Amino acid sequence: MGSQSDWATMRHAAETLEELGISADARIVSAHRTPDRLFAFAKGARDAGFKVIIAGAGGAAHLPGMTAAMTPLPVLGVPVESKALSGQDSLLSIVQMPGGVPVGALAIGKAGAINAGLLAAAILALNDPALAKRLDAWRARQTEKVAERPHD
Ligand code: RP5
Repeated sequence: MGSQSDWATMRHAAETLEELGISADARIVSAHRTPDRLFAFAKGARDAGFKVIIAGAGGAAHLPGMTAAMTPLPVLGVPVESKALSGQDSLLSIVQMPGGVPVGALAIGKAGAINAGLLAAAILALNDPALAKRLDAWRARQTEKVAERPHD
């Protein structure tokens, strides 16, 4: 994520990965405040053993796109809800990547963070049958929690 202030949102991605038994590493890597850290992380991510990167940022959210420019790994972008424009700036910054450097853009805020975790899990599950079963079970539990009728 681009800042400590993003953690309130991005912790939902981390929690989702933890629920699914996926090891993850949460880091603050700012594209504009720590560009050298971004360069080192993105360039070395594949060799370091990472499989999928979830990048959350707000405002002029160039972190996911810059990360994707420097790694062949799948990059999922979470637009963090900004104060000035409610995350619409973040969303448009992340989703409008020019053809050739893809970022999988999720919804703004908590829903996007949770879904980034689930989408990362689905990607990893393609080559991990045990994880695929855990993901199926997660989805089944979610379905079971939905009552047929509302209550007061
Ligand atoms: C972005 O600027 C971060 O991703 C964050 O969403 C936003 C504001 O950062 P702070 O000023 O709160 O550190 O780089």
